[in-house]
Amino acid sequence: MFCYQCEQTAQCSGCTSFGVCGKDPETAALQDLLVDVCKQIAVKAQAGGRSREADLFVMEGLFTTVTNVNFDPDDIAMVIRRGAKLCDFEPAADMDGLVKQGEAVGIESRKNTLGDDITGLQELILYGLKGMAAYADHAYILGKEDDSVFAFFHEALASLKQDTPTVDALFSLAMKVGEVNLTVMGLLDEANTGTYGHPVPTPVNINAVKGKAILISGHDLKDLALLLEQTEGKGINIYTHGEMLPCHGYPELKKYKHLVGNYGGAWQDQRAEFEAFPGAILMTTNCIQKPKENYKARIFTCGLVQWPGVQHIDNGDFSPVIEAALEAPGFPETEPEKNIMVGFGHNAVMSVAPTVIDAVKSGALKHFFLIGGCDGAKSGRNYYTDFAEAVPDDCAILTLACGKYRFNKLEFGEIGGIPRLLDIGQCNDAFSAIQIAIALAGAFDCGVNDLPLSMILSWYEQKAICILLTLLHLGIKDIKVGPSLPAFITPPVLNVLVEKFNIAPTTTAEADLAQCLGN
Ligand code: FS2
Ligand code: SF4
Repeated sequence: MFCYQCEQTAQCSGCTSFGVCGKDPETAALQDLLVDVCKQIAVKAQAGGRSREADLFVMEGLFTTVTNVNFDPDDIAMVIRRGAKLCDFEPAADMDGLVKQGEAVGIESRKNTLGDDITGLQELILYGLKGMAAYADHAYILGKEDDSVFAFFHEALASLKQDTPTVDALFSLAMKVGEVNLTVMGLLDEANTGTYGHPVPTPVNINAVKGKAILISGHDLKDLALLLEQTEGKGINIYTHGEMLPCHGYPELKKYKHLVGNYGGAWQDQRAEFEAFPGAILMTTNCIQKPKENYKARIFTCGLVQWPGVQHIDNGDFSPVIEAALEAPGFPETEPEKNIMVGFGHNAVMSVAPTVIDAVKSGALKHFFLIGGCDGAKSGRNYYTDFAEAVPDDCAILTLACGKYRFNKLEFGEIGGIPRLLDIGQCNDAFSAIQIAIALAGAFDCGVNDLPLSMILSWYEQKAICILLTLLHLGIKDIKVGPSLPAFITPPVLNVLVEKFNIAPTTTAEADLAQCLGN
């Protein structure tokens, strides 16, 4: 196997014998084959064979291969067979044969013929498309879609099949992924806020409440809404985990009294946290890790997430989760309440815009830091805690995605009544951060690059890649990215990014902070 699509890839170069994430070589080969089937469907769509089925298959197929989503080889093999019917691919009859077919279209086969730079650029585009597919799927589930987005998936994937790609053409295509992803993120924002209302500032209890409990993780708001409906009046408390935390801010979700709080931290701490959680657990999207035996019977997956041997719910009926929660002991005592704040989406921040603008003009608020992105297990990620702690008292921090768990339980206080730490939401809400930046630039009559705003991003998986491409498409410069740079970005490609966008790897919190404030 060869996979370098996420930040924790082995030796910062590629997982070759087994995925650091837990992906085995068989699953890795099948994921490569599934991506190739998506490309073949796209080629056919470009030649006039596009269909509704092909559109949806490509979107879901790509999301299936995002890091920490689907680890089940049997399920992926089934998906491949379904996809083969939408193109001219002839799948092997058995698993061994499928794995061989996957190995033949993997990254290494292309590296040998196209070289590292071209292959890396192709993968940059592919990973951007995978992240975008995840966002498009979330929007689609809530009834929002755009034909031009589906058309672009086919256009871009088909280009990745070309025999003689050039660096310039691939670079332009990467920027186009960023542009289309902005549309997708806008759709998702409309889908979430249109269905559940605009998030409002909301305190969230991070301590336990006595009673039976279900923990829900991932990003899918509809799954949470269904779970809340189905558990209402059953004496079960619902807790959010990881990227579900911002859901407490949505009026149509927070109205449920049994949505009592948030439990634990970011995804990479789940194995210890799920083991200790005295109830059932529901994983709605990435990021799942290999479940320990002692909670395997009370963890469930839904949507595109799968783990071999873990019960999967594909019909929206969460009765098995409810039964498992009722069988588990639940929390024995209510702990003293301790709150953190969420709910600072673009609508909420815009509603206090005059106060923010006055604070900037009077000098009370000197600089904004967007410290956002995914979290991960690798060392070096304490950089983000150090950075947030070192941000001077007259500066505000905007945050989003699961990287916030590195500092969201610290006390930051307020500036003129506005919290210094503003949680914008999930990685899925990066659109909100962009809207806030654009609105601030409008208020100060300048460009986003001229704002007293620095972006310090942490990346882990492919959604971070499409967000980064969107920021570059918008011409945003001086972004700092860490904790390490993607292995698929080769030195020549990095040079282009540095030249055009002054993108920089994170160094030390102290030096980077000084540089941001000096600028
Ligand atoms: Fe975090 Fe994981 Fe949000 Fe990423 S929960 S790293 O896939 O999607 O952010
Ligand atoms: Fe390795 Fe990341 Fe690929 Fe998993 S997704 S195999 S950790 S590079």
